[in-house]
Amino acid sequence: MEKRVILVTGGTGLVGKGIETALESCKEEGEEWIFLSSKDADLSSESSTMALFEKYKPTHVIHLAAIVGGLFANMKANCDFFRLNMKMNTNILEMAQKFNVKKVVSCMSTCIFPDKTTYPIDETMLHNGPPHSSNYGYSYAKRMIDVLNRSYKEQYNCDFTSIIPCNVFGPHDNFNIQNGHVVPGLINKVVEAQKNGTPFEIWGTGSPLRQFIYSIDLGKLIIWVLREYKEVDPIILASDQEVSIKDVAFMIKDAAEFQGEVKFLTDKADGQFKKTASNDKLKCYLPQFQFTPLETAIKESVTWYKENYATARR
Ligand code: NAP
Ligand code: GFB
Repeated sequence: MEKRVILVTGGTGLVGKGIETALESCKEEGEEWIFLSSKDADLSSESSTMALFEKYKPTHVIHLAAIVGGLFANMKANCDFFRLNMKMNTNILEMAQKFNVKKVVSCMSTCIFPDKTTYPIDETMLHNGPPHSSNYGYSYAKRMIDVLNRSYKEQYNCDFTSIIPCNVFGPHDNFNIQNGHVVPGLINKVVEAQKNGTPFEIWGTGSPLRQFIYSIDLGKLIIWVLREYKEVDPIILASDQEVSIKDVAFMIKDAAEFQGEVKFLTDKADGQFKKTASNDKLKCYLPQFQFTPLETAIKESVTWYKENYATARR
């Protein structure tokens, strides 16, 4: 196989680290993987992005870099989520076309689908209505990746595609309580409750439903998409299981062996009630793929956080 130079933008984050871990068991000859952080280039700047492509001359790009956050981060910054992610996405795809990159895999999310929809959601429903009001900035910026991919294929014959993961969690996550996602936020909170003998506080009613994918499972699937998936159309990468926020909070409580009081702060927003996505398309391609059981993945994530408490992102 010809030598491949694979640039992973946002490579130092949760999903990027998941790919790096997954790679340990499936490295291929002739592949050079380069995992980038914002220190390598500010991808919201066109000139920095061009300099990055001039430096590495990638043959393939996995584009993960983004302004990312949970429900509460999105609710207070829809403008920044839209404009900064739009800049990064347009810069990456423009340079990929200019530098003749053979394939780009960009990352969307199941939270960007229409808020008013039938279930389960599938890949064909992406543009069938406005997203949930809590994260419209992020959602529209992400949807434009699909519009750009199709237009670059039509006009420049570029092989740009995208993946649509459900909620992701795992080692190297952003455990910041205000801006992070629910699983890392609750892991942070249960460990603090354990240390201080205070209640374990779960925000909202706990009734919304979510699908979760372990970052290492997602890493394996992204490597497969890069190497084997040939469509421009997006593919949903979601686990089979849908659980309530309350269910996942109690899995985290059990994984941390927390015995103290649990409190639901119901004055906090619940966000989208559900965003049930179908993984039928993935199952057609990879019928044998095994997702890590949720409890196992949560236990590993809690253990990782406790063992890396001093350096974990918060
Ligand atoms: P993350 O842990 O916050 O990592 C974000 C990455 O993007 C970091 O490496 C960060 O670099 C980089 N980045 C941010 N701003 C940048 C800039 N201006 N220039 C260059 N790099 C920049 O996020 P993640 O959870 O891994 O998300 C990765 C991708 O998955 C994103 O596209 C996200 O939308 C998507 N996704 C995530 C979830 C989820 O639940 N986490 C679900 C669905 C989809 P620094 O470390 O230097 O800041
Ligand atoms: O992961 P999360 O913040 O984002 O989950 P979404 C929010 C849900 O978890 C809400 C509840 O129902 C919250 O009330 N929750 C309970 C908590 N405790 C906590 C906590 O300590 N922290 C957080 N963050 N939530 C996001 C989108 O939606 O999904 C983003 O807004 C992104 O754009 C992400 O795509 C994957 O799942 O609601």
